[in-house]
Amino acid sequence: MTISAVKSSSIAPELPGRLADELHAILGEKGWTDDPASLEPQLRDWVGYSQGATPIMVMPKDTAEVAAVVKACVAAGVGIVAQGGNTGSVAGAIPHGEVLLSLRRMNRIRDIDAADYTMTVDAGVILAEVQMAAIEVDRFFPLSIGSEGSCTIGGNVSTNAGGTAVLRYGNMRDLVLGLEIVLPDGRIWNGLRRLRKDNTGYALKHLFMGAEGTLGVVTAAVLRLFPRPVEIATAFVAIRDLDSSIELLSLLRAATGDALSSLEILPRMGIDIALEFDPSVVDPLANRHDWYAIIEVSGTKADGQTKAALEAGLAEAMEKGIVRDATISASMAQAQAVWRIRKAMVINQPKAGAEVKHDVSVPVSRQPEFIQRAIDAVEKVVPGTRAVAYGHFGDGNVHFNLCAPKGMGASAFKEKTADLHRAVYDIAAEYDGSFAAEHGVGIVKLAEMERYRSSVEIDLMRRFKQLLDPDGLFNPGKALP
Ligand code: 2HG
Ligand code: ZN
Repeated sequence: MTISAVKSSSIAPELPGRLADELHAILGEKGWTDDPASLEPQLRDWVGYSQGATPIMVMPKDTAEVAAVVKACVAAGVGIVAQGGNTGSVAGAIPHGEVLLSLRRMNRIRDIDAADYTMTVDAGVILAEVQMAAIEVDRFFPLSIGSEGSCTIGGNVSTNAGGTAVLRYGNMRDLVLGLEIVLPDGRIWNGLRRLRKDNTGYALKHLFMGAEGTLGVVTAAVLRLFPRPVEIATAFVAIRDLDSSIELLSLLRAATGDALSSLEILPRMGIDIALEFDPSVVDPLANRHDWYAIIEVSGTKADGQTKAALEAGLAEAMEKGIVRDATISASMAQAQAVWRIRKAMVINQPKAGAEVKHDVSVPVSRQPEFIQRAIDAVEKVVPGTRAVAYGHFGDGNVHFNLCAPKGMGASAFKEKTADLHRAVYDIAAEYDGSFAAEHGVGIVKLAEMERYRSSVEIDLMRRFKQLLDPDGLFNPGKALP
């Protein structure tokens, strides 16, 4: 985030003309609020990047109401920002004077078809509810992210959410078969097809996924389900060094019949943060090591083979010296304790010192090299900067998060944000990497869009935006510079 990207607009503007009356009539009593106390939590980004403002939050109950709201706002020339669980990391769903369109009342599971391996849901359904609904019909929805208890499917679609199981199942783009969209002209596009094969021209759904609400409002989605894993083996291992993580990835993919669903890397400093700030966290291994991995393998048969394959893979890795020490969880509780370490590291990092975040991706095999070069580069910008580099190594996605040097004040460190970003993203660019692997652009990374995406790409994106939203009223000032 560059300092200039932080928006602050706490004075709520007024709705023009009769728009307030029109919205009240469309939505009824339960469908809107302008109570400052109810609005306040929706106007703050949890990372702290943005304090927004809105004259009204509308909460339509169905797609027809969303379309009516859109038509009224567009006719009045008023912008719209759609919001789900407000769990984003780049201030992408915070309004700055626009109408805030909350999808949270649209929380119906419309249909589950176990034979088709599909589920059709409203955009406001919470991810954890989708996961549970799938389990109830002996199926599995694999998207798994830290905020799954409060983020919504519409937000997952609009940000193309990733998380810890992308290695096996892909990003949200890979998990969506069809979409329903309210377009900026108020028309409803019903693309809720549940087909695995459909080569009928342009794949329109992909335009709206990852568009961060700039091209229309996602109101429903058809999700892909999978066979339910019944045997899940989780391991916490100390690896020899960062290079060995890449060898470990190949070795385990082969040893488990490609049943690896997660390979997450954590640095020692991350473990120390988790231990210091969360008393429920326990270090699973006796000795200290520089780098660790959390590994998860899953299978659809409860015959012990999944665990056996992981054990055999880890034994081979130890023999080769790739893995120094390892523990395989003996119970679900132990597996949860392992994942708690990772969660506690992420949540508590700001307590260890002012934080500057990077959500980078590079080709999988280049991650160790990227991390080493990025550590050297940030050391030159702010000597003593502590890197907490971790992430979804199976996907090439590094969260290269930085902590202020011990003794350095938060504002002095934050002043260097732009220089730190430049140092890290320039290196990622050398690997043809991305400055926004899974968290999106929002308002936080607009400068990086300009710098790292080609003029051809930006031009094409602007043309799509102009075509669909000619008045620029959908999530203005986000995602696209
Ligand atoms: C994760 O992998 C999330 O836990 C959050 O993407 C990462 O806050 C972060 O930097
Ligand atoms: Zn992540």
